[in-house]
Amino acid sequence: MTKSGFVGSDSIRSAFSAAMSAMYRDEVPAYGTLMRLVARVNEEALASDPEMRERLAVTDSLDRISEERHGAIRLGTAQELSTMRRVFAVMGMQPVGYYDLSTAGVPVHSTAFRPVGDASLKINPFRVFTSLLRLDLIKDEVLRNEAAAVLSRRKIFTDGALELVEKAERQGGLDGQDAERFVREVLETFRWHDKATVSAEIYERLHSAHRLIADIVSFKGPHINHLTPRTLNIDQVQERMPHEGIVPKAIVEGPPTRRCPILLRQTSFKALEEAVLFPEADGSWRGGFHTARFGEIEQRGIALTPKGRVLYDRLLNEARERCRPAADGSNASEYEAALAEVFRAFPDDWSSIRKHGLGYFSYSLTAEGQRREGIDMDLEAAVEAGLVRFDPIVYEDFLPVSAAGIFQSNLGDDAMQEFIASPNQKMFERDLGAIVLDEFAHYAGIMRASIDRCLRHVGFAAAAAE
Ligand code: OOG
Ligand code: NI
Repeated sequence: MTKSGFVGSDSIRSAFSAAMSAMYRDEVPAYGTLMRLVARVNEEALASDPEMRERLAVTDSLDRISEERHGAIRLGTAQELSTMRRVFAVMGMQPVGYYDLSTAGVPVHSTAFRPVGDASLKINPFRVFTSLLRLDLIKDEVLRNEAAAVLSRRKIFTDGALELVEKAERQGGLDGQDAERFVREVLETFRWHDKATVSAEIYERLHSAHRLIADIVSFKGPHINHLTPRTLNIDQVQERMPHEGIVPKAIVEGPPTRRCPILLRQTSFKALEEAVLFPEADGSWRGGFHTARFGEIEQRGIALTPKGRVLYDRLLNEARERCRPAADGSNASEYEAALAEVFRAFPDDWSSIRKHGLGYFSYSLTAEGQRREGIDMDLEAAVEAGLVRFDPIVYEDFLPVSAAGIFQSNLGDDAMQEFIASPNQKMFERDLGAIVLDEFAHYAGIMRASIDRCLRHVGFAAAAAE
């Protein structure tokens, strides 16, 4: 509770994330199975790797691991996107980054809503990958207009949710009772609806333009399509998923297995085929199927600097040039071998990653550093002398190539389609009604603040190296 009697936005986000998880567990039982498997693997990973446990404890992020997850939704209109931004703002979530998926044959562009402050991230880093349909990429004009008309008629937020967003904006927050109601009302937007809003015939036409278009346009709201727990050992989970009756996609997206994890590794299991009903002209319902919701897990590593990111992108491209992963998984081991081989060029110990300026680190005083006062050393010397330690800052964002791979694996092999690559961040930001934050500036800020804290505490004379 803040001074004003309002509930903090971090608490609202935590409550919402928990409510969403409970709803998804009810709706998609395999999610519950995956959560249990991830919890077991995480416990084992912590028990077998004391160094990792200590790092997580020092950076204050041990407790958040089991609470941590991201979800994804796909929106249809600019109006929906800008209102969603206001809804997430009440929960302390800002749009970070711009992801153009058109290059990968997916007619959307996206951002991730997430908390940005170090303290908020530690409390609950819940994120939502949020995509907006690009109607401008639908070639068939009749279909494009029809889709736009259907979308313009729907209301994805309850009146209660809208009223509470306005109230929060007006007052600068929500009291306990309103916050509880807000969570309940907003959850409705993310709920699955098995009754389509379009006829089976329109659904089919949307579907043949692109499966994703059918998913976005044909339903009452942007059902949450996956909820992803964070694991400390994705290879273990991937290996053990089949024993739990879950079949993962053939390859893990992102960097290869490493001693020092970088960025983000993800894997998913195929979308469920779900029974849905389509309205008929005579008021009756016709049965059919729709695939939208799937499962995913991820392992997060260190956030890379622009220099590190350039190296990552170059190596990933090189691996994909040597061996392009086939949608049916037939060359998975060949791809993994190429990836591992190419990534030997990326240093794999924290010290080298830091020395080469490839990753962002958080600096803190060791026990010895805290005992000593008035030391006249620069940061590097203090690190050398064991007075200051450095720990990797976790990457909180997403990767466009991985996201495309996740989208694709759930669309099926036949869904590869050509769109002309046309990133349009300006258009996205206009529709969003805000500028997306630059992730690199954000990580650099967290690193800088940790260095300043060290310098203040011990009174090092020299300024720290970047
Ligand atoms: C989003 C896919 C992207 C990720 O983790 O990269 C994503 C979607 O399918 O809507 O969630
Ligand atoms: Ni995801």
